[in-house]
Amino acid sequence: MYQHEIETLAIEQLRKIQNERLSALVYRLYQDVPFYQQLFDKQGIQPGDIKSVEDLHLLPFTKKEDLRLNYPFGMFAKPMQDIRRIHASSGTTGKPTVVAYTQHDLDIFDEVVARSLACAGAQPGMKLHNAYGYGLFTGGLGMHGGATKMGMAVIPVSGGMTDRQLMILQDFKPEVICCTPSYAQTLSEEFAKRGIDSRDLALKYAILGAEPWTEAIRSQIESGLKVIATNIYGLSEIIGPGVSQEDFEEKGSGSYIWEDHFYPEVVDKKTGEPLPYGEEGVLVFTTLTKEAFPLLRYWTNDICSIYYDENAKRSHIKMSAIKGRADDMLIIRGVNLFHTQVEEIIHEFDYLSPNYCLIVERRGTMDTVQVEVEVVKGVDSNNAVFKSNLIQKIKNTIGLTMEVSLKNPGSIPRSQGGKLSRIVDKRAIEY
Ligand code: DLL
Repeated sequence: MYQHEIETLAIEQLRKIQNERLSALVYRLYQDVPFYQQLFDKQGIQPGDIKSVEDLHLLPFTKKEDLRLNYPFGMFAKPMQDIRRIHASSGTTGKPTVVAYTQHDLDIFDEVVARSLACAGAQPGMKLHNAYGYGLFTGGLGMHGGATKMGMAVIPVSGGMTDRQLMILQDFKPEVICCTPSYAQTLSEEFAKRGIDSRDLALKYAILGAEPWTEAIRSQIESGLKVIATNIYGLSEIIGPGVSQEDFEEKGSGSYIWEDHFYPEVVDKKTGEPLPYGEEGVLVFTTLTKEAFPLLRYWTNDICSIYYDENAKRSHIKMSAIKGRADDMLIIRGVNLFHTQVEEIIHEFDYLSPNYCLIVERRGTMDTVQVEVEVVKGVDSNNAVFKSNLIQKIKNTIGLTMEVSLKNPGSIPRSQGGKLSRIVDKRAIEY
């Protein structure tokens, strides 16, 4: 463990730290950020009313729209002379979300990423092939800082230029790689295509995130690259990568949220009411330690559940894998659908590969979903039984009849390094 004491702290002690940090934060926000001062005044709340994390429900959520209205620097809680870095994440529409860090914030960023790397299996002295994009995106520089801090040799490859990535993986022999899961799929396939055996690489661990992924993709990447693949989660508004991380020996049981820095809640998507542990809803975060860009009850729009795992190595709360973003949820003929649900079903058929895409169209008054999915090498994509098996399974599990089109290997677009979208919603284009 990178910070054994804090990572295994008893819950009551964690709560005490969280409460102290939160109380101090609300006073600072009231004083330094006009948005929060107005929000408190409007609600008739004094900073002194928020004494513990249990009082958070008194406050409304901070949403992306609030950041947009205060674009670009209106939410900063520190003057520009204290800011050392600015990142931005581009949304689907309009201006990007702008976030800032003081030196203290960058130190915290390094700390939580270093913790995450160790949790994923990485050790000082190993080399990290960092294929997250460098630039305004927090992935590249975020992982870079944490890896440097924990004593790794960072290879700052950034995204794209797959040929060069393959060469570096073979020649520099990094033990750890971090990139999006869809790009890890691309790399694994390229090695196979070129007849390069992954056993000739030195890779041991892959740290994958920035987009939703499932066990289906984990199996493909682990067998393709001969690695242990774990999930890293984060968002620019809260810090970047390293808000939560899955342990390499506890795969599949969820990711630890570093709750001494980020306090999580899961709330009902419609009512905003906090939900009990284990129930699925929208993930909401309060940053407890950040200086330049602190947020109270930030509505991430990501859907998951949070819960304590009694059998885990660490005491911090865990979150399930993200099912999707609330705004990515498709509603098809009244049924709520995330693309990851289809991905899980595809995984059950060994003749299908997790390279797929969902095409949504409106025909007349009916919304239709077409699943395009590649068969694995050596399987006939015209096999009618294979096709109808998938249609049936989707119908029985999700309750929707979808059209299925089996494709030959390599025919569905691959990730070039950035975030990959698995949904083509033609309705959005037609309206
Ligand atoms: O994606 C930070 C990051 C970089 C995380 C590298 C992990 C690795 P943004 O560009 O602000 O920041 O996008 C944040 O990406 O709200 C989720 O919807 C999604 N996301 C991030 N990690 C995961 C994950 C970075 N492990 C948005 N699983 C978040 C599912 C993820 N979705």
